[in-house]
Amino acid sequence: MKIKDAKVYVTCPDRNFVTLKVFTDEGVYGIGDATLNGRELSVVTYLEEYVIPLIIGKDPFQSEDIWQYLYRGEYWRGGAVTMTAIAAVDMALWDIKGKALNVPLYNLLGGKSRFGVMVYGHANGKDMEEAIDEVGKYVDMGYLAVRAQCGIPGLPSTYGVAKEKLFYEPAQKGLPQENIWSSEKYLNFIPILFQKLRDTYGEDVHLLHDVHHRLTPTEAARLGKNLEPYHLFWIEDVVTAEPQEGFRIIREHTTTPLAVGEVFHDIWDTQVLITQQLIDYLRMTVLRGGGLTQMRKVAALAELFHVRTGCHGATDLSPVTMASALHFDISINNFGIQEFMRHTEKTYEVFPHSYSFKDGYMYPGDAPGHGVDFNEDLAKKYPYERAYLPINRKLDGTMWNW
Ligand code: GCO
Ligand code: MG
Repeated sequence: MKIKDAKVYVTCPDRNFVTLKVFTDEGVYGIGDATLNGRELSVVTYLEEYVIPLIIGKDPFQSEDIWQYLYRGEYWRGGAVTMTAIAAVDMALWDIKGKALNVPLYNLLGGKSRFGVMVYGHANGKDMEEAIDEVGKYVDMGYLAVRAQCGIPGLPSTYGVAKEKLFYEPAQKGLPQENIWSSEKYLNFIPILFQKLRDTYGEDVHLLHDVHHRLTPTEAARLGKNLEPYHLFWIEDVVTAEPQEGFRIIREHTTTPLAVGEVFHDIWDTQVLITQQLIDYLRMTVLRGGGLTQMRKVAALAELFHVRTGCHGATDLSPVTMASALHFDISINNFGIQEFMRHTEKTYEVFPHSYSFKDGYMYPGDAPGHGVDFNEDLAKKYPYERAYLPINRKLDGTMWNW
């Protein structure tokens, strides 16, 4: 079997997605996600101009060699654009293999290690009362794990609070929106939210929270300590992972589990964190993490050091990434949890898929490959619209991490 051609599609069914379709001389095709939120067209050019000419004529079963060709074969290796493009190719190749062999992808990855994939949903509210109610709605929908985010008293807006509750979408048309941040206000408020959540919903539901890279290690240590009585499943991205050793400061002060890595691209971004056991969960997913080829190596390294996975599953990762992640999640031993942000109906129509949610778990389905298709005709109806993620400033105007 040979790769005959590949095409890139950009579509905006409620948000932008970049999709790669790889065609073979035997009629089987594979689909990969190449979406880099807020910088989508850079990956389109990278794929069309530099990657597609390199893969035509290659055997799609040789996914390891093709991965190395695109990674090592590029002198300026790594970075978000390159790794997103490599991941898209890799997803498409694994999809082709599954379809050609007529097996669901998980059966090429070692088979099922569990019956389903536990996921967490996103509850959020503009204030405490609304956030508490929203967590209850997720519990009622059957979720076993819920991430809670809340507006902070004294701040006009913050990360994670959605207008449309089921579909959080931070990227917006026009120039980037500006959020205002205060670590002091945030740190004083969040423990009270989780105390109320435990008082209201008891001990059984797993609770999670995302700090979105906004604290210093000392502040993060204080947050972790103050949240210990409410035993969260994890706190996510409490600080940026540069330097990775910064996590040691947090680690030495708190037993609240730590998750990080949705912005990592490379196994080297995880090396210190994993091998020095500075985190509990790794948030890289198949798209940012260079495809299944690299993610499997990352998971194998993590398994040796008691680190489990917690793949990023926001709406800016298309259903193709979601499906690929579910096959990965169900097959590895050191799976932790999977994030599940629902896509809108329009998105689901453009990406017909075989995965499903029931009673807190997701299932990748048994269709050959990853089980997601791409409706090109429908996609054409939704042309690309430039959108940016917000930016963040401190109360005095200093630029900060969003
Ligand atoms: C998460 C993430 C997202 C990101 C988004 C950026 O935990 O799901 O932090 O909400 O902000 O993926 O593109
Ligand atoms: Mg996050």
